[in-house]
Amino acid sequence: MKNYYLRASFFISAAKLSQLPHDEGGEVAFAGRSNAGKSSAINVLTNNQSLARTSKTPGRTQLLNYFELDEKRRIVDLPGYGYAKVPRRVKQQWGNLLDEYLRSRESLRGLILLMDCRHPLKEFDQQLLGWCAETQLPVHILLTKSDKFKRGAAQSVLLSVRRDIGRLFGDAAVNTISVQLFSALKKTGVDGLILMLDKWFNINHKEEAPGHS
Ligand SMILES: Nc1nc2c(ncn2[C@@H]2O[C@H](COP(=O)(O)OP(=O)(O)OP(=O)(O)O)[C@@H](O)[C@H]2O)c(=O)[nH]1
Ligand SMILES: [Mg+2]
Repeated sequence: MKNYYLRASFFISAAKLSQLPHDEGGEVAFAGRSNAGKSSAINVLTNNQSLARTSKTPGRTQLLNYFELDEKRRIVDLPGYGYAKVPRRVKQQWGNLLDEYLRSRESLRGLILLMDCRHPLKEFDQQLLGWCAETQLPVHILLTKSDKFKRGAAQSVLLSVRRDIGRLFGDAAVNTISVQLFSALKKTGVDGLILMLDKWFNINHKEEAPGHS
């Protein structure tokens, strides 16, 4: 499958909204609890193990890390939320930053929401999904670390998460929230991720044919 994201390069790290790149073109944000596997997923997507920093220490990514695809498209690794050992004051700052980012970012095309498939739909995940359903911001969920389960068990987590989303968010969610399994370790689920990103970024591979670039 053609992967437009191999070209991603590090662009900028922002600690506050005023440091973000110009709010034009399109961007897709990777969100999720700390340690869910956001940075790992970006590295697998871009086939670059040193692009986004991964860590065994949760809460490592405290900045909005931007990766540029071309002059009008970006992906962003958002700070993870929900890590217990972070002081309350710092947590609040992250929450506010995330909140403001989501509310104000005009160029945001959709959210890739990562959840460890062993701990899906935690409280803040649900809040975020509820907000996205209300505002009709498209969300594609990656149930990460699916290698931790046997195939059948992973499949049943997938089905139960889909069911829970229907139950929690109803009709508002049917067209805007999708879910799939993903493993950065086994590199499975990458095609599904690429398909969704291509759709949101409006990437048409035919345009890239030789002589048309
Ligand atoms: N088994 C397994 N481990 C994974 C997978 N993806 C990530 N991990 C591990 O989970 C830990 C956290 O991964 P990160 O990608 O750093 O998580 P993150 O969501 O970016 O975390 P923060 O930056 O703290 O928000 C690391 O030890 C990864 O090696 C996966 O698909 N399978
Ligand atoms: Mg990270």
